[in-house]
Amino acid sequence: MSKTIDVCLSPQLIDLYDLEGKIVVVVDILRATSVMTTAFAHGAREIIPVEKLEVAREYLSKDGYLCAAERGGEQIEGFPLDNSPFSYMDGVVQDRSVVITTTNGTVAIERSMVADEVLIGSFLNLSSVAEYIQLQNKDVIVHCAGWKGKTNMEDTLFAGALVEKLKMSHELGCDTPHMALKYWESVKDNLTETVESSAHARRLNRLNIKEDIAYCLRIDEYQVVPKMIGDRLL
Ligand code: 3SL
Repeated sequence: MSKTIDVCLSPQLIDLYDLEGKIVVVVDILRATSVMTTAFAHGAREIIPVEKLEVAREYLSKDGYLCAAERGGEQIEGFPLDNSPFSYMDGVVQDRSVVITTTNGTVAIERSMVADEVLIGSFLNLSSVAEYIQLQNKDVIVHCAGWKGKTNMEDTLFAGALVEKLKMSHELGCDTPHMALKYWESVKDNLTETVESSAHARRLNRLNIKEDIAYCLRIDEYQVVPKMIGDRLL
């Protein structure tokens, strides 16, 4: 076993990791990467993730783009889409090019771009991501988007779940994959109750979006594995 899996708990720490030649799995369970997974499962042609709101705004006046913007959990005025997975169903994104900017998720994606491959991970496509990785002969880093530079429980739990799936094929790198795995093992039977006590779940509850949390914790709902090709996810 010569491949490794490591876990970066925040975009603020990503510069400590050498991403070259590796697969980076970006995760923002609540809700950016769950939304992106959902969008592809519901027929989106491509997603252009952008870190800066001003860059996303430029697409509003261009033909053929459906734009989403979120900051602090709330939809930004002037953008037709918010950051709820339910907004990406019922044909809304079918065959569309979607531009998304979010508080943390798109930051983590942009900071991962020197990697060999950048994948989008969520509980919704957990096994599919693991299966894809198992077919490659590459080291893996799970890049948790966290919240404004701080670590969060839901992304760390996803990291632990992915480590559990890959631990037979990948050596665990430094301490974080061990920590994430132990954490996942200790709460996976009570995932909903655990994540409902998270800071971000409380934030979303204040915005009345409790159903989004339950949805984002569904495991293996979809088989899509979104991957960055150039500046877009396909
Ligand atoms: O931080 C992000 O990228 C968002 O997913 C946050 S929220 O779930 O839309 O509040």
